[in-house]
Amino acid sequence: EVNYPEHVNVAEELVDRHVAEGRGDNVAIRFREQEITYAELLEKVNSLGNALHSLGVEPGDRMLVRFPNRPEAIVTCLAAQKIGAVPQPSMKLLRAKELSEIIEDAGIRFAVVYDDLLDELEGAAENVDLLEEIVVVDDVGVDHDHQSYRDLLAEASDELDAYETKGTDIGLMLYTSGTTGRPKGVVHSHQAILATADTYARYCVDASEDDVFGGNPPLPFAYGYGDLVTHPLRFGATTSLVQDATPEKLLKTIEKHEITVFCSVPTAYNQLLSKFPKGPEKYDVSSLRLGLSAGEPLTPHTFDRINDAYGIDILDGIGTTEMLHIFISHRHTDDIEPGVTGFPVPGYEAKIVDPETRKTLERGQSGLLAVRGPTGITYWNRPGKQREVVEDGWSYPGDIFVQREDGRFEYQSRQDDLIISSGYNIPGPEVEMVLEDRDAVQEIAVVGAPDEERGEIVKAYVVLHDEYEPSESLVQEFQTHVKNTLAPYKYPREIEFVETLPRTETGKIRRTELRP
Ligand code: 3SK
Repeated sequence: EVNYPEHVNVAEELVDRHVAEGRGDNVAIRFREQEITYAELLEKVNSLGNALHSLGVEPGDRMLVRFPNRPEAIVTCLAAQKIGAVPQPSMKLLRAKELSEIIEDAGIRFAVVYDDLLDELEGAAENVDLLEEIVVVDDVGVDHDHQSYRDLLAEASDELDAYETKGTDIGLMLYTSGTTGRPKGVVHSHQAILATADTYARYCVDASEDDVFGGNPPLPFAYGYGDLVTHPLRFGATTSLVQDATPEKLLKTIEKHEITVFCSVPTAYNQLLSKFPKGPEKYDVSSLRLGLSAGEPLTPHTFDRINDAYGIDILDGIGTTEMLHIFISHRHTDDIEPGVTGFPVPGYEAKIVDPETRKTLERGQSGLLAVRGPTGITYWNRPGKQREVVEDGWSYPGDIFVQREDGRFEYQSRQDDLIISSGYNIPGPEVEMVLEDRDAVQEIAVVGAPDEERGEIVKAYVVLHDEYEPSESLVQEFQTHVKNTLAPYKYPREIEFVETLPRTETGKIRRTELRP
């Protein structure tokens, strides 16, 4: 169990505490050639906090933060939290229409933005009348007449006492990346932000001051926010940021910044393997001790290939934006079973219930996952949805799992992705995993397609490797392979070959776009 005092401010815990306890010279952030120590980070956070306060940002104000993975994004979130305001990091690909919906829904009056992302925000500002002030980080040289981040920082005092937030006050707001429907706002308290470090990072990753966390998840993705902001800073460790990551840039950065814990998503691990199938080639990645993965289930095939070529284990985990971070995972010390998500993260409980009655099911039965722990689901302005997903202190993230006899939780599918065909429940990802290791398959997504006779049938969308052509014999090979590996009713009755799969900015497949 993790306990916090009544008053706790996440920025103070992540920055001031290290300086006060003699870790001011530790490197907090590495970005390209730049190193920012905790003492320097504290000055920047204080200066920006003072500047934002003088612009009129008040405790409780939600503030849009719009950046690629750069140090200013971290400084801005911490500065907002330190003065009691609520950063709302936004995904960089959001367009003006989506941004204006978020600004309106969250009631946002202030924004801090990287100049190359200003355009869509200005478009949004034309649609809604709420935005009072935009602060711009100049880098690529976009013309504008807003406040300059650098001028504000240079002019403000670098002394600032943290606002006395309660641990339960809101410290972060995120919008779900939305594989379905309109994005929904979720909020997390100061103590919940710390709790992901004090549970997952402490016990599963075994994070320490010596670690350098790095990788490519965007900071506005809860997974990236945790593993590239909260977790390294909680331990006085270092975060390594890469703007606009490519496989090559990531390998270069692992070597240059001596990354020890590499976090990524299955799509990016697969891209790394397709660009560097035999390993890191000329790059020295011997600093790595562990890989982390989330966003989508990591298949045993990808786990094994990374393990062979890069010599690291990958901890797969399931988390959600709503729960803030990972709540089921193996620990690095466990006997990791690839393809199985693992155990509840220490500090969390999990159970499987009947989706209709919500009665607890026996081990071995597939059902809806319920979790309880130091983070939970709190929607912003969605009381109806809130009642659906939280009951008696248990949160229902919407995933179908089986808890095995040995206590491990095995992912089946999203509740919405369960294919129901002739009365059989078929998890699409289970079929994906079976077909993923076929030589011809580069990427695959399996969904339910409407069918008059069966209600739904299993349909696979397949992206082939360049050297393969779509053919009837491949269709038959795939169908036979599934029939020989799983219960035969799970085989894909329809297979469509496509050039690419639709994905969200965080790499999740947009299955709703694929359902006919
Ligand atoms: O999608 C996930 O798996 C995830 C993991 C950690 C934190 C947040 C998310 C959405």
